[in-house]
Amino acid sequence: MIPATLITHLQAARRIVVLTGAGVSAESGVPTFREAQTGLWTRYRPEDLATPEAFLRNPKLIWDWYSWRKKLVTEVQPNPGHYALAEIENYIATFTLVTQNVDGLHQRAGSHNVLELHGNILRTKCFDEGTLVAKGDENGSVPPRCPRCGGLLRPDVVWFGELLPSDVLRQAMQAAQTCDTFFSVGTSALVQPAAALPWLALEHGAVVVEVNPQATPLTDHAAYVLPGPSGVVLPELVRAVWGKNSPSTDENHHPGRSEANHS
Ligand code: BV8
Repeated sequence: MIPATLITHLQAARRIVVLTGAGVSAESGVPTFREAQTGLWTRYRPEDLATPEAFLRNPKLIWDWYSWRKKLVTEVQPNPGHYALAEIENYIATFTLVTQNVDGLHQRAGSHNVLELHGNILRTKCFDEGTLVAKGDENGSVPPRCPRCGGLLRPDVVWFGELLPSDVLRQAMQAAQTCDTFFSVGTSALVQPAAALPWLALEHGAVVVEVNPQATPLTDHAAYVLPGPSGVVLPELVRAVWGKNSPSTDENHHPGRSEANHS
C-alpha cells in the first residue's frame, strides 16, 4: 500500500535519486552480501574476499570467485524491480540511478546513465595499470595476464579499502544534494561512502523513501518506509503514481497529513 501523500509528492517530483543495493538483485537470484554464500564459497565471507590483499594473497581463489559470480550474473534476468526503475526514468525530468551493485542488471533492464559506485563485475582491468582489458585479450592463465604489461588481471570492481571512482562519487553526491526525493532501495545502508548519500539528501531537505523488507540504520529517519521486496513494491509504486488508473492529484491530497514517518 503506497501512502496517498507519497503518491501526491511523487506526482510533483522533478529530481529523483535512487540508490540501490544488493537487495534489488535478490529477486533475480543474485545472493546479497549478507546472505550466506552457496556451494564451495560458504566458508568465506565476501568482505574477506573482496579486498586487494586477498587477491594478492591468492589471485586464483579470488579470480575463481569472480568467475563464479560473473557466470551467475550472466545467467539471471533483471526482475520487475529493475524494470520499474527503468520505467520511472521516463516520468521524471531529472532521474539519477546510483547503484552499489556490480551485476549490470539495471542496464540490462533499460536504465540509462547508471552511476556504478562499485564498478562492474563484467569488466576486467589490469591490477597494475588500472586500465581495462577487453575479453578477447585475456590469455589462458588464471588469473589472466595483462597483454600490455604482463600484470595480473582483476575484475573492474571497487574492493574494500579501495577508493570509489571519484567522478562517479562526485556525480552521486551532487545529485543527492540537489534532489527533491531520494529512494534507498535494497541496501543495508552500511557500506561507506555510498551509505552517506541518503543522509546528504536528508540534510538538503529531500523526502527520503526506503524500500527494504528489513530495517536499516536509515529506517527511523526516512519520511516513508515501504517494507517489502523491491520487485513487488516498485511496480506497485509505478502503478499507483504513474499508472493509467492512478488517482489524480487533487483526489488524494489530504491537507493536514504531515510528512511524518509513514509505512
Ligand atoms: C573506502 C564491490 C576509502 C565488490 C563492494 C567506517 C567508516 C567508513 C568507512 C569504513 C569504516 N570501516 C571500514 C570502512 C571502509 C569500508 C566500509 O564501508 N566497510 C563497512 C563494512 C563498514 N568501505 C570501503 O572500503 C570503501 N572504500 O572507504 O575507501 C578508504 C580507503 C582505505 C581505507 C579506508 C577507507 C569501498 C566499499 C566498496 C566495497 N565493494 N562491492 C564486490 O561486489 O565484490 S561493497 C558490496 O557490499 C556491495 O557492492 C554492496 O555495496 C555491499 C553490500 O551492501 P548492500 O548492497 O546493502 O547489500 P547487503 O547484502 O549489505 O544488504 C542487502 C539489503 O537488501 C539488506 O538490507 C536486505 O534486507 C535487503 N533486501 C534483501 N532482499 C530484498 C531486499 N531489499 C529489497 N528487496 C528485496 N527483495
